[in-house]
Amino acid sequence: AGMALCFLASCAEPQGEVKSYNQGINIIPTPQSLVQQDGFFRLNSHTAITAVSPEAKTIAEFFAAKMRTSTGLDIQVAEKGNILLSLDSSLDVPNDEGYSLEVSKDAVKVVAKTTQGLFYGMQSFLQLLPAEIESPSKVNGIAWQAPAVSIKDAPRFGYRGIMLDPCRHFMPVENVKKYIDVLSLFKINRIHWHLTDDQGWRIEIKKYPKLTEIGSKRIDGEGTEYGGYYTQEEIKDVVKYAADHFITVVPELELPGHEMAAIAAYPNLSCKGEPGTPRIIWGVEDIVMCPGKEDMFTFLQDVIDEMVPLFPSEYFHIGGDECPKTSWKNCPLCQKRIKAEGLKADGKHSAEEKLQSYVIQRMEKYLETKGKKIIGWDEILEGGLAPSATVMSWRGEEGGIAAALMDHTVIMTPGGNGMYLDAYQGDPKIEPVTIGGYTLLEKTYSYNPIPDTLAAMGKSDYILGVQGNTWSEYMYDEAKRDYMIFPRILAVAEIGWTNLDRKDYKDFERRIENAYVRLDGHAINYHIPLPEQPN
Ligand code: TNX
Repeated sequence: AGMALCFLASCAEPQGEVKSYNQGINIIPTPQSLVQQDGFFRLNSHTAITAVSPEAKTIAEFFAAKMRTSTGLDIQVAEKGNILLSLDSSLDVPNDEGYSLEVSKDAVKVVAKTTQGLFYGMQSFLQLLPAEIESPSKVNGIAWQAPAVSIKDAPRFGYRGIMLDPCRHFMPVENVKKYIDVLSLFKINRIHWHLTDDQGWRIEIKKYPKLTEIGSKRIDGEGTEYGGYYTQEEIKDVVKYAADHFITVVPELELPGHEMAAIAAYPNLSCKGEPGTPRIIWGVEDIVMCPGKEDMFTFLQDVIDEMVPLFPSEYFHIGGDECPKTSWKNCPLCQKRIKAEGLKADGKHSAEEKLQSYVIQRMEKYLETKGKKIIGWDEILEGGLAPSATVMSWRGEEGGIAAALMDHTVIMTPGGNGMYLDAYQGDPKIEPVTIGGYTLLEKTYSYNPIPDTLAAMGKSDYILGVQGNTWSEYMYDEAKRDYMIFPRILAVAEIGWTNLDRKDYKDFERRIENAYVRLDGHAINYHIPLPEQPN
């Protein structure tokens, strides 16, 4: 009674039931500060989003469309709405990704320094609404309400990433986009795209067509051809789609090892120039590129010339991991290069390790001329670190610590500390096969990317952030990939965003129940951790 005369959002009563997973505050990653107030903001047919700052228009449209889809309410962008998005460069948050979110009975106000901050503020608002807000079609019987809160939030780290490996098993563009949709809900802001490896070359390079004609295909165990690659147009499309979700795509051109697919296409790239095929089993290939040949550098530079315009990222990943040095030891041209460049073995490193470092430093210089900074796996420390390189620490934290002590920036992704999402996430006897390792959700969640030693020495700022790696040897398809990535990537998201004193695993376990329903909205085949698992 009286409802027909009531035009205020606050007048509307909840129209449906509140499910158990929609009770409490469920935001992942947990905001840095949150105070809950009495009452709820309710969505109804009068709800509208206003871009107070004109730059907020796209964000407003994005979220209006999303809310229309699942609620069925006609939520539009309008001049006098009750969800207000505004930019304020003087907002008191520690960095550009921060935001403030005020939800009251009558209005929602998001303020940020950047549109990225507004995007995150709105993602937090959506996570205050029932999880069904992520549904791809209209859901009936839901009380579309968000608790009144006051949030001030900003990430702990600027780099919050996932590495995707489409080389071992190809990942279609639509799958990458699905991950962009979902990862951006949880404020992940980097995708490290591992585009080349022994088992497959996945990016079209116009100057070297055989890279995809030959290098993108291999014969699988059943004797059938397996392959796939991205055209440059597809890459551009993905990079743009990611940018629209405030995710930067960092490309990786792996070198000088893990490059059998390229060598199969252009055998002259290896020391002996022997014919071969992209590698058909997992593990590390002994045949690697030949830095004794100037042709190798020409090739890599040509590839970089075509890759750089596709990726606006300030960083370019040059790989550098697991490059066996035997072929260089036996290669006259490599030995000649070692002599000519005065690369002598010392107590710590062999001449061949110095040669690898020479390769990385040349690539660093070349990429510098293109305005790019390099990232490399922690092996790039061996034989001397390139002057401005960022180290991606994967074989534990030691590489990262060593680099930070030399005043180099670092991204932490140590396998042993739970950042390898290709590891078993439960009892290997009942879990589907993976490459190995054992990483329960709680282990991933518990990781702190700033080692105590660095904190004690005042070097914490060299840690740019954290990344979960999803090597895809045993991620045959989208379903298996989903299963391995989720929910552990949500733990990585919280590590990357939330300050230590705000983290709480028990509460994360509660919030994740709500997140599962959001993941359902995106048809993610997530793993559900069992209550009891062996250690
Ligand atoms: C090591 S991590 C690799 C990858 C494999 C992975 C399997 C790294 C830099 N190199 O080539 O896929 O182990 O976990």
